Amino acid sequence: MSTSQTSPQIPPKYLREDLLSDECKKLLLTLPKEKGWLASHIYNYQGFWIAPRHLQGVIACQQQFQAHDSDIILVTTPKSGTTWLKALLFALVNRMKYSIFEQNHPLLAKNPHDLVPFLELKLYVDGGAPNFSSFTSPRLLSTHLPYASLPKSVQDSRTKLIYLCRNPRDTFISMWHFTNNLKLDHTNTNSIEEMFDFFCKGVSLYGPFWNHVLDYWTKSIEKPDKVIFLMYEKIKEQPKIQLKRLAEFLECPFSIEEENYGVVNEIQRMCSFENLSKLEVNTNGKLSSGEKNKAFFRKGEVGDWKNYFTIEMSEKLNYIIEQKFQGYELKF
Ligand code: PPS
Repeated sequence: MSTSQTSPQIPPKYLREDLLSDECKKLLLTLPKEKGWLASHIYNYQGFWIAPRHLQGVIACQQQFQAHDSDIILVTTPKSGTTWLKALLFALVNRMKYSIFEQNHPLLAKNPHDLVPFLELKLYVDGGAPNFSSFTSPRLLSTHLPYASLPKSVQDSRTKLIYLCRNPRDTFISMWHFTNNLKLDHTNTNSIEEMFDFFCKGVSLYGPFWNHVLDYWTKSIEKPDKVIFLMYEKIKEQPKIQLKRLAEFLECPFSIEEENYGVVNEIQRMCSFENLSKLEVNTNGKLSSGEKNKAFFRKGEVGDWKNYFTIEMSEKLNYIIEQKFQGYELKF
């Protein structure tokens, strides 16, 4: 007998809240929770806010990940330019293996998130131990974890940490758009007013934003060989200087010949928003967790917040920024 019934659509993995281990479900029952940006709730774990599926990945990587001294880990708060810096990092570190002028450079065929995977969002997200056998040294990895919650071996080893920070106003706008866009059929979208209040209270993905930034800022001053602190806006403003700074930190500075040959400029061009966002893989591809690659490329501009903030919102966030960053040399 034939049937014309269609099977119910299975949601993409990033929306599945049923794929959790019993251990994780039990832990969630004990944690403070708030309305989620994308998942129904976010939970406070070790002082920061996280979605349930990612918590499972955090616990697994905290328990199992063994850092190597040669590892390079990119750390960001969500929406601060991770995709961009993953591309720059990959191109920079692998420039002897993959010439940036090659027609078949991996960045032309793969999304940066597939080339520099997240520990807790990809490698350990299902709770199991990933296979690192296909990685070559140095392993390029990434995470959104706050410093104090990094796997212990990352803190104790000579692993290098690249921290990327972005103006909290643009980070907020980007996060609000991103999480609304990932909702199926754009239903139940969150209002900007509601999410702004959560952001200001520190209830944002891997937030409070200020704690995350200040911890890495402080570490970058205490341990300049281990942590470099980069800013999205500075890379936009002086891409060459910041890329060279990163290359020096990673102990792979550009030679004069490379500079004369245009390698630095070509890495910048290859990784630009204009170039990456137009590639076939980034317009039509998807991550294994189900997000469309194009969701990671929206505008890529500095100051888009000005198109959204009311005067009240500006004043409120200005005040919080002033309070939280008082006494630090960080200006937003
Ligand atoms: S995620 O989900 O945390 O990995 O997102 P993340 O990549 O950190 O943030 C996405 C924002 O970065 C912009 N973007 C870029 N800016 C400049 N250059 C390049 N190449 C680039 N690629 C992505 C992206 O558009 C998001 O910012 P908004 O303000 O939403 O446009």
